[in-house]
Amino acid sequence: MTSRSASAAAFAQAKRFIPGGVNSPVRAFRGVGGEPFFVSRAAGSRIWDVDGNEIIDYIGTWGPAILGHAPEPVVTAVREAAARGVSFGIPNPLEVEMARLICQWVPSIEKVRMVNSGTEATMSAVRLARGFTGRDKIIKFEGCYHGHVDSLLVRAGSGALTHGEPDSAGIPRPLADLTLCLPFNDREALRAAFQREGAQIAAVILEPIPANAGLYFPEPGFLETLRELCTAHGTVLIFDEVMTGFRVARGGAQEVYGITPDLTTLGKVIGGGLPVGAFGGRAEIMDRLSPDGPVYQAGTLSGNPLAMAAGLAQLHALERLDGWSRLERLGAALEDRFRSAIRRHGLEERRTFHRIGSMFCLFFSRGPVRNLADAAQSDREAFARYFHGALDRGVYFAPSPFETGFLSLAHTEEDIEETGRVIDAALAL
Ligand code: KE4
Repeated sequence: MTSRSASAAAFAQAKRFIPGGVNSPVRAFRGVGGEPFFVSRAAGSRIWDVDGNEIIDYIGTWGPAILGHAPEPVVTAVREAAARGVSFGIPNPLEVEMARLICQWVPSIEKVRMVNSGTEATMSAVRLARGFTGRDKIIKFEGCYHGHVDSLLVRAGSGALTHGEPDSAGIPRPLADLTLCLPFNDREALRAAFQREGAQIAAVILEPIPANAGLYFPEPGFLETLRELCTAHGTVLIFDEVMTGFRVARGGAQEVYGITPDLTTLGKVIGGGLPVGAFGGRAEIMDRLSPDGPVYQAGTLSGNPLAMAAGLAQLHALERLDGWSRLERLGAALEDRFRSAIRRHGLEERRTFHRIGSMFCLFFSRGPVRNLADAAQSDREAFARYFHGALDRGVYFAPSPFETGFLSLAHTEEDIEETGRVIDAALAL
């Protein structure tokens, strides 16, 4: 049995000073039971906890560590940037280099503004869409998570789902009532909502590939219908690519599906592990932002040189290494291990594996999984046994059935081999 006494002591201390002992709810293991471990260091595909246990990491700090942990290009860039000053609050060339790269890699983005988290990005994008259209209502989809924005914590995914409080306390009912929440992949519900109140809808925001209720995919025609309806009604279409941006393809999910949103939100990968978010899109909309336009949005540390240096180093390395091809190869190898273990244990009717590139998820239910209602069928107890079984054998998967796993360029074929053996053992529990 893996010893985690030092983590237990650290958690006891943490709970004295930090709500729930964590700075973000999903870290608390409430979705799987038990107590979280504390990490002491990480490098490549591995993390070491404070008890010295070495673990293969398939979370990668929830997406940012696409090169693996402590990648040399990022660490060097951060060290060199820090020596020149950690933050200025004054425009600096790195912000322009980052903005130019984002606009070049994501053609739908004509102008972009940096912020400090995915939440700030989606919050700002929704306010901008409301300011641009002069409308108040927005549409989101059940199970999609866009950060802890008041208007978007309505039947959200991720930690909000895991903790069974999709409609968070503290959100004024009149504000929540301005958010229409529809089932993902339900084109009829979408058409009916637009038919009923299309002229009042400022924006539709979605994860084009939902990954916060487990990982599932838009069905053929869904994104196309969404694009048509938004265009017809003058509604701003916002793709929340905080998770998929620069991961599922260089141009994100919008490149994979060939759909052009009006605004896109980004985060995670673009910060190389430092606090960064961004939102951008049509110049006609972005130019409504202060100081040119009437929609106010600001941030002390937005575009700070350390985060820009880290993000640029990561993105340039990703392109230099043609990371997306290698991530696809690694993902296919991992998928093969999952599927052969599912077959070996005769679980084809009770497990559903989804993957796109380096993002993957194992649902503990039969397929198809097309939306939150399907994902919610997951056998949580069986998932918890699998999660802890894997962790006790040195592999860290997401501590919730409503999250997605991530591979990095630091994962090796040997890691995948070792993980395959662990999956086989954990699925038998
Ligand atoms: P942050 O504010 O956590 O940087 O980003 C919010 C966000 C926005 N949009 C999408 C699609 C996201 O996945 C996220 C954050 N993802 C979660 C993982 N499911 C972050 C982990 C956490 O909450 O601790």
